[in-house]
Amino acid sequence: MSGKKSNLQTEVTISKSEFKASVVKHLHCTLGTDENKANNHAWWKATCAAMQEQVLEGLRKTQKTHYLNDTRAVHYFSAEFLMGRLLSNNLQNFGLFDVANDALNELGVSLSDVLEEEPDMALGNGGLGRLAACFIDSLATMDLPAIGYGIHYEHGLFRQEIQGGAQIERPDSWRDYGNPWEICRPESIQEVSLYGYVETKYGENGRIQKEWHPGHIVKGVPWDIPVVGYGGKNVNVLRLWQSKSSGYFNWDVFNAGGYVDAQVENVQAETISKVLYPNDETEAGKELRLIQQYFFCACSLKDIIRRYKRAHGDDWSRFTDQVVIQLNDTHPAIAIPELMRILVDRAELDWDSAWAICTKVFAYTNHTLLPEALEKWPARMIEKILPRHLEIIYEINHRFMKEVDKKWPGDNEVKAKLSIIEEGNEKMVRMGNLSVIGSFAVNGVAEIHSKLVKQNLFPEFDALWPGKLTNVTNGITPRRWLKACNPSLSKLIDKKVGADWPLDLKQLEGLAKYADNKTFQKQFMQVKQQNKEVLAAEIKRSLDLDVDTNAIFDVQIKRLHEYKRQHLALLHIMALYRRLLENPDYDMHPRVFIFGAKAAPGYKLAKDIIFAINKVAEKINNDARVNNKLKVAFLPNYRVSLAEKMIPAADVSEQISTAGKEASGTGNMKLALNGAITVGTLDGANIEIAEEVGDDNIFIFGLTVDEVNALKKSGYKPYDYYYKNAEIKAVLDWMETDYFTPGKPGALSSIKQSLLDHGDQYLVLADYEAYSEAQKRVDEAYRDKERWARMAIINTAKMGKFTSDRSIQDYVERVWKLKSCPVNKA
Ligand code: TH1
Repeated sequence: MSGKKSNLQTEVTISKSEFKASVVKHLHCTLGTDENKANNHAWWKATCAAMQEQVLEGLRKTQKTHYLNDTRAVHYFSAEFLMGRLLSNNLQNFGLFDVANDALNELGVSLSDVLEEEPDMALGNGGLGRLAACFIDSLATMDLPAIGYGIHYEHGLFRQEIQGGAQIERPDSWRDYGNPWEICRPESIQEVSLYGYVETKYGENGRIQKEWHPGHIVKGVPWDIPVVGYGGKNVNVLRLWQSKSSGYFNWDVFNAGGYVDAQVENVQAETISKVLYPNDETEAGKELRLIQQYFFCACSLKDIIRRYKRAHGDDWSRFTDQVVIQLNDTHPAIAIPELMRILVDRAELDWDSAWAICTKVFAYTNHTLLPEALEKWPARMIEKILPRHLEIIYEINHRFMKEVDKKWPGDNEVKAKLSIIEEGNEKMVRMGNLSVIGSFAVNGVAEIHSKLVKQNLFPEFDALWPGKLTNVTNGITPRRWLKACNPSLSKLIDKKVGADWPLDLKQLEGLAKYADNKTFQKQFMQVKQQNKEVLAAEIKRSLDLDVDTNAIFDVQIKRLHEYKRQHLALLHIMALYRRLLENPDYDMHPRVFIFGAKAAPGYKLAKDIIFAINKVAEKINNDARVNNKLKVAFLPNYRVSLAEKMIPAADVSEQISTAGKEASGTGNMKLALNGAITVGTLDGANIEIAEEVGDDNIFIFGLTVDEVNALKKSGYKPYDYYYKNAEIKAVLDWMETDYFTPGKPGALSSIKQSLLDHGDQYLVLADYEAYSEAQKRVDEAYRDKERWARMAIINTAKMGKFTSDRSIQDYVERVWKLKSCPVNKA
């Protein structure tokens, strides 16, 4: 069979010898070393530098094209961008992977070793940050004028170590030895004001004018990370702001007293961009976090306006034609009052004109319904840090309340619900309400989630502005999540459907007709087997644990959270262990349960669950009575680059959140794309995955959203399940012994307590039996090799919908109204 060539035309054609020469040149001239002295780290940097030459040329052409065409652009505001590693991605997207591989080979260096030198750029927590990274990949690939704006954290998400089974957090220092991709742009430094007070002045013709006298000014230094589109023609930018001291401190304000309290001095300019808050789906409520949010929004808005003014001067009339800003959750919502401030106080537009501009510029994506993740800031805190913004927020709210009163005259209950301000002991500013009110479009991230956003979170907003709330189902970039991370499967796919699927993922459908083809099944499963061997080697290296690659590789990778229910998987693992101990002939196909998860450092129960998984793993893995059938591997420091190794090797994908809690999930898409079969609840994008692959090719179990609600309403009693189901009782009681924690009985009992005494909020026990039964179906299906191969192939074949290119196309058509702008030759 001959491999079909891709239609992909790459801009860059550089030969192996040219690439080699470039790497050597950089080894000599950029790194000041030579071939004999260089270690892998130096080779990595030299290879990046060789690549960066191509990247920067693409960037220059792209920026020139956008400038000359004066294009409308989307500005993606996100507090998180989880980029991972860039070298292999950039090589892939330029079509230079094989060239680089051969060039380095001739230099006696292994590209795969060199790639391992790159620290992950982990400027995000999980799904939300990685989604932003996939989206900017798609935007660049689709020739769309776009820029990502975020924070240049000095320390990204912590590095996780496991000591004695427990998570220990270590600082992440991704740029300690220099980052070869980022470019500092001192010419675009911005200044941002904080603290101080507002002066009310009466201008000419009696117009009230407000002047903010800031107490502090910090500098924002932009660092640009080039984002290479597939094909290498279009290169966009991710612009990240680093805070620096401006040397400005307003002594007048300070001496006037009262405005600047002692804490202000504590917020040193440079701490603003020092560290990423490690909380996924929890609102931090901390002053520094609000300052971070404001800092990057204010810098980014100034940057956008500077660029606009260069082309249009002081004429604001075309601003909304040129600029659309997507708010990635409410983290950048403070940009709304900031733009109002600029327009009203600075540009001196009247309120209505300013508001008309604002509400044509912003669009907002909601990523969660979890109450603990919905951001609220104490009004007093905003007043202290951003006194003028609080006034503006009150004014926005005041005018909005009038609108509400027109629709629901005299209805104070609706008003209280829709108000940006939550009254109570402490007045709070609800950033979700502000975002909906200040945006022209609001979207959820999967069908069911968007439906729940309309029904449960913002029903009155939906009634007030029909059509404003919509859905854009998430997606993932197939360049990183199949082509780059699973080259063997990619090559096999190329042979069947051609090599254009990375740009048009629906073409994977073409694999479906081979789902029953014995030869193809063998080839497909052979690739899986090889990938499992690679992961087995990684497990050996990392945990010194031997695993059998004939076993089912059952993978659960995601942040640790009770709603994601890693402890449901744990209870089932303990139950299997118990069944095997009670009956050594218990009939099951060997299985390796593989976990990757970080817990927020302050989330006690999440850390307890990590500890419990590790303790149970230790016992099982060392128990010769069962460990030919059962193993558990918790791989430390889960991150993008580790995901790239785990996903291609997975047979089973665990997506077992309580229905209604996981907005979308994106790991579910990555795993299915690589031929893993989902064990999942009817939650988030699992539902849409099930629709695509069909009921025979997924293991759905458990309560639906409606059933969850009904059960909670009727009064859920977890003890009923404990007493009714002997296995649940045995396993939970086991946790209180010292069986898994010798000499320390009760070391795992907080989990039992949360499930029984604290009410099992996420219905783990209610779903246990259905889960255990679904796992029996998995076991049975896997033993039928042909059936399993067919299922796996169908999963890959039917993932076309979940390319982030489709998500971006949805945003383009329904929200952004953007046109692509291919980069001119020359
Ligand atoms: C995640 C959602 O939990 C997940 O279901 C979804 O696929 C992903 O976003 C992308 O849409 C979220 N991550 C965060 C992180 C923070 C706050 C809210 C959310 S929702 C800090």
